[in-house]
Amino acid sequence: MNNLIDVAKQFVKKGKVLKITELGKGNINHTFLVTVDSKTNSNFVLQQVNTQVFIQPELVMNNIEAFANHVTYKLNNNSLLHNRFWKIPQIVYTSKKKNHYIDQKGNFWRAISYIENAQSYDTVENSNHAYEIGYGLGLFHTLISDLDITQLADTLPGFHITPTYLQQYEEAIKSSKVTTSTEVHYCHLFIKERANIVDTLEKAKQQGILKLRPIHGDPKINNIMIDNDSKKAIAMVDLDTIKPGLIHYDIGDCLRSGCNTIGEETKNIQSVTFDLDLATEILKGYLTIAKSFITPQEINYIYDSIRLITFELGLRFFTDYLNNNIYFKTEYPQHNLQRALVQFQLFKSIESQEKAIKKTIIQVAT
Ligand code: GN1
Ligand code: MG
Repeated sequence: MNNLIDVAKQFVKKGKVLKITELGKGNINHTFLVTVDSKTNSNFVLQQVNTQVFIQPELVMNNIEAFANHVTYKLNNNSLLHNRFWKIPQIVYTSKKKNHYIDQKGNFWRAISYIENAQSYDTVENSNHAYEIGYGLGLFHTLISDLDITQLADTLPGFHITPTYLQQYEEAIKSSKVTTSTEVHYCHLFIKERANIVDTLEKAKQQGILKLRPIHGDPKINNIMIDNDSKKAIAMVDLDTIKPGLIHYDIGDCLRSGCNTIGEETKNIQSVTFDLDLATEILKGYLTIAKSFITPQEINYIYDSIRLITFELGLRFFTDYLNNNIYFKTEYPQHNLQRALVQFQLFKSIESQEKAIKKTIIQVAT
């Protein structure tokens, strides 16, 4: 705790650090809320960046800076918001005016402004919430759609390139020491039977059908903040993975997380389903605003993206399980296996509703 207080103090210009509590349930970084006692400081989010995952954390901070400058300027200068509020998490600089602090052990810390009077949820509460999740992502994409991607570094090479995850899985099998169980066997078989879909999006990118745009990279439901009073989306947080990519990675991630009504951490595998009504609301919210930039060809790939990102996440969790849990934070040895089974069950539910999902996409888009 002493170390944490010392670190937090680096980001406080005046006043006292009153309290530090753990915040959120991120699978990668360690996140804390710092409460300060001062009229000139605001509470802020303190994070220790996982440098095993983000090996060049300085580049992550540069991307967040480029993003925040672009979007803050845009918000001040136009009427994109249609009578709603939208907040941009801002970097909190150290008293030495740096965007991060490296502690004595070499850990990388940074601070981001805290979005007050808002909350994030692990599962969707109701159809309005679903609509807002979609709208929030649509607004985010609109705000960054004209950010020059050459300004953004690739902070996580291979992120959401599904064929690369398949290669990593094949590598993991060779060196894995986990004991085989019915579940492990099931996952291997599941992956084998679906391996042919892994290049769906990458192929379309190579063929020029889909093009790179700036994306969020991790728009799962709990990264979209909802205002406590208006119940409207008010901000997108967790900006580490802003980089050039396909908007489909985001659309797929938003839908796979938002339409799984019991959440990705459930142990009740058999009850995992993809809720089509919620998907309809998310798509309505998203397309209401994304209509201004999304192309018909991009719309054609929405179904594929939902299916693929769900498969990809299951594959990533399972590979990490085979690798002895080196990437995602875990609370028990089988945690990543359990998470993989959830995504694979969700995948089956998506696949079984293929026609209905595709029909909904067309209906909402026209
Ligand atoms: C990780 O850190 P967190 O929980 O926001 C992961 C995402 C996964 C997500 C699954 C950089 O996100 O890609 O979709 O877990 N982030 C990274 O919960 O790998
Ligand atoms: Mg994240």
